Amino acid sequence: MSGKFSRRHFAKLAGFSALGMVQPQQRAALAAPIEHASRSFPREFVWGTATSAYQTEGALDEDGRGRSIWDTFAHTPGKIGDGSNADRANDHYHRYKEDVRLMKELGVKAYRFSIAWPRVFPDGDGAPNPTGLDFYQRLVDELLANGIEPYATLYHWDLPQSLQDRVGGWQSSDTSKAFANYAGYVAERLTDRVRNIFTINEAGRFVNFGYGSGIDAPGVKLPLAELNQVRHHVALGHGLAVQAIRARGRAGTKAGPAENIAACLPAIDTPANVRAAEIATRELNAGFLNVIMEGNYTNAFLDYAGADAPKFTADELKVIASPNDFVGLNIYAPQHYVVASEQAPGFTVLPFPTSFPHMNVDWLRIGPETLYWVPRLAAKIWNIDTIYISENGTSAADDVTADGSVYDIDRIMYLRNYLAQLQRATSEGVPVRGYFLWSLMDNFEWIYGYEKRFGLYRVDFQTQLRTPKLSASFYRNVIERNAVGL
Ligand code: PNW
Repeated sequence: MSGKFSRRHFAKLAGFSALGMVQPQQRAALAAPIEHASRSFPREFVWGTATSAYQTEGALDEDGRGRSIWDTFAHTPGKIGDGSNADRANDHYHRYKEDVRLMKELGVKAYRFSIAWPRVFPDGDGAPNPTGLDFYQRLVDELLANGIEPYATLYHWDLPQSLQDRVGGWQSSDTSKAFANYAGYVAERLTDRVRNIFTINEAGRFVNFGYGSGIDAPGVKLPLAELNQVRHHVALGHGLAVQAIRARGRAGTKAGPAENIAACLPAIDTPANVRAAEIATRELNAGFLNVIMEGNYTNAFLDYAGADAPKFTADELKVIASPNDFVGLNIYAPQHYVVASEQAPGFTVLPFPTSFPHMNVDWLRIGPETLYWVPRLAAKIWNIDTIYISENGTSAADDVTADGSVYDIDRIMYLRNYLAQLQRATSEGVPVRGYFLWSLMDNFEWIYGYEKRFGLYRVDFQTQLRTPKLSASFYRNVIERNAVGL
């Protein structure tokens, strides 16, 4: 098909002019949808996109930024698949205005970005670096000037290297305390304009992969007891940060985690299997999300861990369970299909057949109903009234055709089906208030480097040129109609 489509043809398909602007006639056409209440999302639904600091900013040594564990890790030979690092990444630090324009073209109402802790506290604790925080002041101002609501994440894995060196990072509760101090400092300075703060992104991933298997930064491999202690310190850091935001931020600031919940689904929809998925969701999230929501490690978790269980005090559990205003769930793929079991604790996890379909990264299995079941079960189990899908999206090959376009109909397939299931959830009253598509643009995909692309905009990392993929047009259409499907 390459060569068949001219740039203009693509622009028409994609709903963008050659300059990347929406044509007025097209807007009018899109604005007159066939009304299908059954396909619509709630009126105030927050449509957003997401990125993170280390994956996009670059500007490594600028304005007093300290080093993070990911700087060190990416510069260690053999750790990143394509041998790259994020020293420059998307150069978002300098191009943020252009990137806000990209969001505006999509019509998103919100942007989830992360703040680099080592920009604000170069050593993690000690003296702050106000110049580093200024970048986020500028970013927030630019977003608000464009009618885009900022949602800030405080920790998206870029731990100050100094804390790792001095106290072993999250192996010490000193890091939990330093994190809370950083959270309070940011809250004092940004919450006049930033009303929503995610504390920690994907504890589930960075604890297991950073301190367990050593695949991610800081590349440490701890035995189970110490790994559980790391997880406990992260939960404590979350709770302390929520308290610091309440104490030092503007009244009414909303805070919560952004967790890659272990996604448990019924293999077949029967009441008994749904109940089993509920039990599984609690137990398989016992080490982080469940303790945050309930203030206790489950008996099954403690029994199973035995001597490897984390050491904790009742006071710490109270801090960990500080009430959240919302829960952010990062949901990409089904993780555990379960059926009911007679035996305690009441569920059996089925093995994945080797033929189970996935996108072009092996962990990203395709299970659109994950976006239905997981928020539904979470809301019920923990009595949550505000859920954000803080991340969802997919990597794709994103082959560029001869005319320079990316017809990423595989990403569109993924998004269409996942969003249809999310709509099913909201239409049944599951309290999902917003959705942040990962990602606005291709960026540094951790251990995969630049080989895996998740963006709605293609980024040429040589020239820093951003080009909308066909999926950008798809998402713009969803947002404009507040619906998926005709
Ligand atoms: C998340 N898994 O990472 C992160 O929050 C993002 O920074 C990242 O770019 C995005 O998802 C896409 O990968 C994950 O193996 C990494 O299941 C791996 C997994 C899940 C999430």
